[in-house]
Amino acid sequence: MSSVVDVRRDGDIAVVTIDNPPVNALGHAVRSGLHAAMRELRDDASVKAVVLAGAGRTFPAGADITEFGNPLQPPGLGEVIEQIEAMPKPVIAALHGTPLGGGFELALGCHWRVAAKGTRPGLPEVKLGILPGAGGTQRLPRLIGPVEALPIIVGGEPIPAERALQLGAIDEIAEGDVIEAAIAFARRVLAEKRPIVRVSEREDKIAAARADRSAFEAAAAEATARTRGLEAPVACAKAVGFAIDLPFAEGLKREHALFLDLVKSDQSKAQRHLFFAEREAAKVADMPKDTKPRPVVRAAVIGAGTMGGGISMCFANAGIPVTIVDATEEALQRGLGTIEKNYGISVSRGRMSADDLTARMGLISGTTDMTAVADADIIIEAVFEEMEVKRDIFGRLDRIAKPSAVLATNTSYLDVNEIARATGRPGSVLGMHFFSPANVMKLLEIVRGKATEPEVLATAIDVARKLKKVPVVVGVCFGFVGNRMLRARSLESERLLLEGASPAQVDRALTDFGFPMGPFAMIDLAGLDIGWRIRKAMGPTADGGPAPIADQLCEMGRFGQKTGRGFYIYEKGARGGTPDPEVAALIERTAADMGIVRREISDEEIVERLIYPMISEGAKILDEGIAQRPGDIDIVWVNGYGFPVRLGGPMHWADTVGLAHIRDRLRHWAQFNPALQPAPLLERLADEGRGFASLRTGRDKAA
Ligand code: T1G
Repeated sequence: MSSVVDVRRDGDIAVVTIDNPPVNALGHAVRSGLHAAMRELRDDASVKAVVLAGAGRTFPAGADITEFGNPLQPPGLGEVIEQIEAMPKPVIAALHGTPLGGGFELALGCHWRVAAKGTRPGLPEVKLGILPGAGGTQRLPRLIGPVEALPIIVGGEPIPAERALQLGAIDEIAEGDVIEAAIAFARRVLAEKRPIVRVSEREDKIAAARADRSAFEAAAAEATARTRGLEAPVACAKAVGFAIDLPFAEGLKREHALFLDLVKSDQSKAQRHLFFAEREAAKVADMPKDTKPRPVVRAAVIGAGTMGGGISMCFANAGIPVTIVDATEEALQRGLGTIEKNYGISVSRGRMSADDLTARMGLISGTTDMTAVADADIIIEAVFEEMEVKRDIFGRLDRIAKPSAVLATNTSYLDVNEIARATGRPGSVLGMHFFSPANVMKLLEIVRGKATEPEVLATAIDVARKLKKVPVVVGVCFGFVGNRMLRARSLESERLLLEGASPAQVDRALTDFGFPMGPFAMIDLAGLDIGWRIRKAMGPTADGGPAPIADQLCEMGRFGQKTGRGFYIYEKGARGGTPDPEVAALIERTAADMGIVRREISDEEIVERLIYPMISEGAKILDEGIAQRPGDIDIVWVNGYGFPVRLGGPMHWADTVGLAHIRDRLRHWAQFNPALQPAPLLERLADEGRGFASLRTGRDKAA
């Protein structure tokens, strides 16, 4: 008998349990074990029905993604599912946890499905750049209807068990133990002599769509409206269409053909890379394996501004009570008022006390008395970016906070070690860099200080997970990983303007590349005055390249969206900015004053001069150990700055472009701007014919 598939008897019911930790992935050993067990049970006349279950935390959560890219070892999952569906005796799936992908497809091949409370089944293959390749696109539409199946397959989100029951995707939600419930279900089926229902033979739910495809077509158009250049969502919708138009066997063949195309595509390799990279990014290579996070029952945030409010909402949304502290009652009320406005908490107008808001929010309280944070397990400082202000706050926190408290700064580029030195407990200090809007953006850079203790680091990572963030552990340097590379991307942005490109052309080149917005629209959104202040304080290149255009715009009071004008003009109510001839004239005047002869610049040149420098900066970040892996950098940029998912992040994309090519192009541009000289690590890897992936310490070898 297989070591990963166990069979036991409960009278005349056989219970088959898949036991392949951590998520019962349907790897070769599981498929073989299932195939053998089902063959035996089919031929064993003493077995009247079969219950199929998963051990541990979940019913199988899918095929084994690490097997992709390697030759398939039979039996394939589709074959096992067809074998189960063809069983001449009832097979009931006992679902719990996250029966996803191939796991849910396995359940669809069973004749009935019983789920434990809280089970969240789904078909997330689209997020890996593929589609359900074991019959899911043909069986689910037959079970619940093609229009209802579309969002589940094209969107890839799991559905609550109650919704699955309502749709008919499962037959019962168990009150108690799901295996016991499935055995009882099997006994009822036998006692009532219910005929076996094979999903692949059902036509009732697709008959309507066969008669009139328009509802399906409208739903498919809606589901694939915003695919951001991804191929898999469109393929998923097409495959669901096969369930309407083709006999089951033909539809299965067409689904398999689409799956094979997608699984070898660069997009799927990129998305599978990101799946594993996200899981690696929170692992700290030198953290002792037995490091345990400290319990976090109460949180506190210092600063009731935009970031402080957003961070507080993260805790409130995670069910963790949080106290916001601000220096003045006026600032506090403004901050609490912003929270109520931004997050739709309606409170009575007029002077509303923090207690009133607490009563309504339940989890957020506000105060100007910093001693209120004495019982907080984690305190996050989110005041403005002045080192002395932060050091003063940490010095006071050091005297107030309890010994086990984690003290975190939300600084986006200042030296966390210097902030830590303002306390007598540098081991308790680290950075937790949220991205604005803090309650929306998934990325959380966890900035490990020189003295940060492993337990403190583990606690911050655990809190990040509780806040449903994507944590990436990074080291201390100016701008850490994301903002440091963003500065590198800015090195050439104004030079491109002076040499001949317009803000709109530069922005369009990057949105065509796949970013949600280009550099100038982004600066207008964030505010030109932020960079202007940094350049005035730290020198003209402190925030990237010299920015004579932005500096002049700031001197004209054009700070961007907040002043209605920046690189663009922002009309009231208009979506986005419109090009401003005044800015074009300013650019031409400045170029002339600098003796620059303007010329036609291609989009390809813009992409090279903006993206390649940030890849080179990424190589320096790896070389300095600021990021542990290239995948960590990819996770930062995909989750913090909108780098296109279909390209897998800057370092993964660089490997697909080829490091030798990037090295050569940077050498070319470095003739005009020495700052573009390729990083030593980039040079070395390119000379050795390697990619950044060869530095990978993670498990995703299949990409
Ligand atoms: N294959 C291989 N390893 C997997 C895996 C999988 N499907 N799912 C998770 N792991 C590993 C993961 O890398 C991590 O490893 C550990 O398990 C715990 O995962 C034919 C072809 C199930 C919701 O897309 O969404 O079926 O880091 O940290 O937060 O149509 O894992 O510990 O070494 O994420 O509790 C479709 C992917 C596959 C589900 C659990 N299925 N997994 O989350 O733990 S394609 C999926 C998840 C497919 C068929 C097609 C999550 C989870 P390590 P974790 P978690």
